[in-house]
This record gives sequence, structure tokens and C-alpha cells, in this order.
Amino acid sequence: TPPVRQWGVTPPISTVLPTKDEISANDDLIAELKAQNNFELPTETERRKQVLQLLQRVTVEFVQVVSRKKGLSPAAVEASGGKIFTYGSYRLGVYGPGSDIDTLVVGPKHVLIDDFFAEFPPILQRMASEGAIEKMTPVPDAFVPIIKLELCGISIDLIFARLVVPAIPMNLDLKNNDYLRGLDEREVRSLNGTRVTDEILELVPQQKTFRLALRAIKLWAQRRAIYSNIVGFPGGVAWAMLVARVCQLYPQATGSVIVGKFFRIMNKWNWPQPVLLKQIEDGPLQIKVWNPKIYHGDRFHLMPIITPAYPSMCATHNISLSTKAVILRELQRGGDMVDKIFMKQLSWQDLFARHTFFTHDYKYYLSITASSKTKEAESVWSGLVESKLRHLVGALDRKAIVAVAHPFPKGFERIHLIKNEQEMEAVKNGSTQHQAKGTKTAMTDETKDAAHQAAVQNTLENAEVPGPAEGKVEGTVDNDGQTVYTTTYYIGLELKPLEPGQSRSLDISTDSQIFKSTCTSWPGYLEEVMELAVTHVRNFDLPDDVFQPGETRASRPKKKVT
Ligand code: 3AT
Ligand code: MN
Ligand code: MN
Repeated sequence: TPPVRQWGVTPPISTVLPTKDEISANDDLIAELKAQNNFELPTETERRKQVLQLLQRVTVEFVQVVSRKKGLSPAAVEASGGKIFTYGSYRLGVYGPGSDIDTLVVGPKHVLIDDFFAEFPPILQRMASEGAIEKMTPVPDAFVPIIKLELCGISIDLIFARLVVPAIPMNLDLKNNDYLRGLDEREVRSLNGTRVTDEILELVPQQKTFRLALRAIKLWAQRRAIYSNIVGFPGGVAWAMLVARVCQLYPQATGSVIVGKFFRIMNKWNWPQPVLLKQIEDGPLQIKVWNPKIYHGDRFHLMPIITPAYPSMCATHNISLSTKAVILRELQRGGDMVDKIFMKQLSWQDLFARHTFFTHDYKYYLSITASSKTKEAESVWSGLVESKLRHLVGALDRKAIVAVAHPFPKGFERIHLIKNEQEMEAVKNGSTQHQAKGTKTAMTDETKDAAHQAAVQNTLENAEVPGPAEGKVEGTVDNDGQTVYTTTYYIGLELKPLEPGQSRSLDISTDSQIFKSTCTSWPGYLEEVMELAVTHVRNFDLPDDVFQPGETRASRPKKKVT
């Protein structure tokens, strides 16, 4: 027999072929994912392909227009090329009906990011059919500069990178580290998404198995409320790398087996040993590569999951003691359930059951409410507050009385109409008693809008932040009152059992004061417009709109009769 290739940094754990039962469990898993609406229709996928073909044609035209403007010879203009790449869930092949297409436009050295923002949108407008572009929002000053658009009903995240070569032919790939030479950090970041996803796909033994298992794990993580890079859980790329590592260890296994092994392997992992898909590479740039031996900060990563493409980074920088504990608890549950699924005592549907964060898991919650007098201000302010939540979680982790501080990955966005100071005070503190008629609570989505991303990433720079419109600082006040926009985040608190002599009081005033000043020292903070409040909420006092239909809130404990 030929020598078996080693995938990853260690030999495989097992190379046995799947059994009949494992294959049958795999078929059941596919059926359940279909029932959960995880796959989109082939006609929709066809539409994605056409949209990408259009973007490719626009890219070539855009590169030619810019090349001509910069005075290149007609032959050079003709040869300059231009190519699109994808990354994110579309590239990995794990997208569903609501997914966007994350697209990277690559141009030759003389095409700059400023040219992209100036020329690409009008060319796209011209080349797309009438009415095909529903929305287009360029955000040039984001951490990763981006154009968000809605094209033929599909959301697209469009980013740009330049390579220091005269032309970009269609057969070019981005694997070669030398392509990073001469680029600045921002340009490297834009190329990174594609380079990382391409490498992940190359480092797994069977892409089809990897995709199925990753679909299952992503759905599970979303349902269990442990999917969100920003508040301290793994995000899409990190979950993908974990699944890829398990695929490497069981190169012949089928998807159902990978899912089961995933829970056990990752639960028993010797954290903080890093999860690597290959040995970390050195490269041609003066750019930091993850290395706890050199960088003190890297030693604090509790569950490091390292991206394979140079320059390797830790994708789970934000994980805290508490979120780690929650992740391990969920991995344990997942592992136990898959055992039972294989014994036919449970079904895959049970694995994907919705979390019980509000109904069951905690008695005590913190409610963190970011409020603003205008919608525009709230969009950036809530993003900023969300990006700082992990600091509050960290502070709670350090309190002797707190066992677990579990941040819920999504915020609740509400619109209120208030008539007086008293109502204002209540709303600022998270009350839902004054919601404007005809408005509904919405959930924040990590990927929602670009302004949000820009706000989060601009905090360290003194960048101009889109503030409220001129003359609207006071917001909308009419006869009925004033409109206030709030976004409330919840942190579930599990307290340690009382020791003799301890009293059950949780004083978070200092921590919330520090958290508030961290948020308000952001250069975009507008004192007259934005507010932030942290309050305690008991489980029986949680607002109605955090519950789904059919869920019941905990009841107020009866006073003991003595
Ligand atoms: P969906 O199917 O789109 O929900 P996804 O994994 O494609 O899942 P995103 O489109 O949100 O998720 O993200 C795709 C990649 O874009 C993941 C990451 O490499 C990059 N990315 C997303 N958000 C940010 C951010 N705020 N900063 C930097 N990179 C980001
Ligand atoms: Mn995406
Ligand atoms: Mn995206």
C-alpha cells in the first residue's frame, strides 16, 4: 500500500473507513440540515455564480479604466487583467440562504485602494442591469476598507487588494508569500481572508466531509449562542479551523463521525496548546506572527486557534475564562448527545436545540444598554459598546464571587418614545415599557452594517466618526415625545456557592464605572447624544422580547413562610 499522507502536524488518530451505521447517521445528518433550511436551492446558487461573473467583468473593466487614466500604453492596459476571489462561508462552501458573498478584488500595482473607492462603484452601476443594485455603502476608513452592497438580492462584501506586479492574469492564485512584499499591513489584511480560507481547504483530507461537518458545527454553535468573535467566542473562521483539525486527525471518517469526534477532541484538548493546521511559517515581512515565546500578549490566549496562512494570527484573541468555560460546557453536551444519537436514543435535531440562556441558565443577569438620540449615532455607539463588552466580562471573571460571566452574542435593538425625564431614565436603564408603537425589537447581527464595523475598528485612531446629522443633535422631538434608540446586551452570571461568612452581594459599581469610561473615552463619543448604563436584572424580570414564542420565563421565587 502507498504511504498515507500525513495531514497536519501529527499523524492521524485513526484511518479506518466508516461503518454502515456511521454512514447512515451521516445521511440522517444531511437530512436534518436540509430540514433546518441550511442549504439553499440550486437556482439561488446559480444566481450567486452569475453575480460573481458580473463582478469579474466589472473588475477587468475597472482595472483597464484606471490603467488608462494612469497613462499606461494601450498594450499594457489590455494586459493589466484583474481578478476576483472569494472568502468566508461562500468560499468554504458552507453558505446558506441568508449568507453574503465575501469577495476580494485584486488589481495590479498601479491600481490603488483610492481608485477602487472612486471608480469601482460607478462602473458597477453602469454594467449592472437596471435596478440590480439595491444598496451600496462604501466604508473606506474601516479596519478592512469595504464596499457593502446588495446585488440581485444577494449581499456582497467587497474588499480590494493590490499586488506589486504589472498585471493580474486569470490563473493567478494568492498562495505565494512573496506576493505580500511591498504591501502595507492594511493591504495584507485584505488579502488574508482569501489566503486563509484557501489554505484551510487545502489542508483537509476530504473537502466534502469537512463542509458537511462544518455546517453542522456552525449551526450548533449559533443555536447554542456561542458563535461570535467580538464578544469572546469563536467566529466563523475559528470554528472552520477546529473542524479542519479534526478532519486531519480522522482522514477517512464521514461527516457524522467528525462531528462526534469534534466535541470530544476539542473538549479534551490540552488548552492553551494551540490548534494548528500546519507548522507556523516565517515570511518576508516585518509583520508579527503568533508566537507566545516572543510576544508576551500571545501567552494570555486561553484557546489559541491559529490561522494557517502567513502571517499566522490567533483567531480567538477575545476568549475569556468565562467564555472558555461556556464553550467547554457546550462541547461536553454536544459529545454526550452525539453518543446518544449514534445509539439512536436522540436525533440530530436535539443537538441543534436552541440555547436556554434566558429561560434556564442563569438567575442573575447584567443588562448593558447603549442608547442614543438618533438612529445613526446608535448604530456606531452600540457597535463600540459591543466591541468593549469583553473587557467587562474580563473584569467580572476576576471577581471572587463570579463563577461564569456569559455574554449573549447578540444585542436587542429597541426604539422608544418617551414623554418625560422619568421615562428617559427608565429607557436608558433598559426598560422596555416605553417602546414606540409599531416598532419591534430587532437583534444585532455581527455582520450587519459597515458603519458598525468601521466604528469598532476606528476606536484606536482619531478617525472622523459619522455622528448625528447637523442640527439633529437633540433627536426627533414632536408632540408625542422624544424618540430614543437603545441596544441592550445581556451577560448571564453564575455565582460561586457561598462560603461561610460570605454575603451574597455582587458589587459591580467599580467595574461598570471602568467599563463606561472605556467606552466613553472613544473619540466618537458624543456626550449630549449617547448614554450607557449597566444594571442588574433577575431572571424573572427579563423583558418579554428576549423570549421566543413558546418559551417561559422563570417565575419569581415564593417567599418562604417561616
Ligand atoms: P455568513 O454565511 O456570511 O453568515 P461568514 O463566515 O462568511 O458567514 P462573514 O461574512 O461575516 O461570515 O465573514 C467572512 C469573513 O470576513 C470572516 C473574516 O475573515 C472576515 N471578517 C468578518 N468580519 C470582520 C471584521 N469585523 N473585521 C475583520 N474581518 C472580518
Ligand atoms: Mn460571509
Ligand atoms: Mn461578510
